[in-house]
Amino acid sequence: MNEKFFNANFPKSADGRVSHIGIKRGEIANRIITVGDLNRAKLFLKLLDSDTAIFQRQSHRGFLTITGKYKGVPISIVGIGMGLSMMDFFVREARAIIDGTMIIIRIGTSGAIGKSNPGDVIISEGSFAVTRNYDYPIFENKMIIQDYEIKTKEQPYNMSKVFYGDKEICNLIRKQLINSGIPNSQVIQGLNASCDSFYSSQGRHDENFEDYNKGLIESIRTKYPEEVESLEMETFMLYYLAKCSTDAPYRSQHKVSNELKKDGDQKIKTSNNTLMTKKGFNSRNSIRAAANKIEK
Ligand code: R1P
Repeated sequence: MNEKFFNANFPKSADGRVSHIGIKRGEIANRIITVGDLNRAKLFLKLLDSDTAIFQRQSHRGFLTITGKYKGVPISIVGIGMGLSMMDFFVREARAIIDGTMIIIRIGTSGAIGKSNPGDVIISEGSFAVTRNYDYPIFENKMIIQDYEIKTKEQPYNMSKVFYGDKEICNLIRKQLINSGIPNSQVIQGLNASCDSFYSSQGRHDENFEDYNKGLIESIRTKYPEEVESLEMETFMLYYLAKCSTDAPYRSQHKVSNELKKDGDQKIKTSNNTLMTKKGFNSRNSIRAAANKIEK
């Protein structure tokens, strides 16, 4: 498929398809379950309402989007593969083609370094990034490395501060898990570390590379004592972008309306605090809201 994409800043095709996840407005719901493994996405497909048409599309970059309904509520399952950048592609491009609040829940596997046992369910209340410090001297002799660490205080891995998921949704997930029959003792809540490698920054030993990660797991536990439960590769980016999100569509709507005030344009305020001008709608959301209440 040699579809052409326009706008180097945020590439979209002529019919509004975003470049990497390969879908357009209307093909993805506001409620999203995201997974890494595409076969896991297909497992969720089987749970969707059978009386509703299901949209499915896999992009040329390996993102799989499945949209249907669950108990009558529109929902999407998006398989994104692995890593922080794949989560970044997914969240940003989905945000660009969805109106209103998005609720995203990631369901994936992870390494466990806390009190959980294999098979337990870990709910990541917060997540921090563990990334390789690419300035760290490789293969230098011990003296140089010691000198570097004393001078710069830098270590072979950087660990970010913690960004938190939506508390209400985390508690709701816990409640649902317990109600589904999973013993309370097997639902663990704690912090998650999202790492920029499955190997080096998760403390795995690889004889073919110098990774300086012998004490890494201990240093993770030292930084966040008693709280770190899981190691994986995506959750941090999801929580981080939720924190960075600017509500641009809503803000631009109000910005536009402020500009309109200067033009003396007649404003029509709708019940959802959304503005449209006598010339038409200044934002996609207003179409729905405009049906509710109009005052001059
Ligand atoms: C590594 O094996 C992969 O598994 C975990 C990690 O985050 C990484 O993506 O997630 P998934 O089970 O969602 O793939």
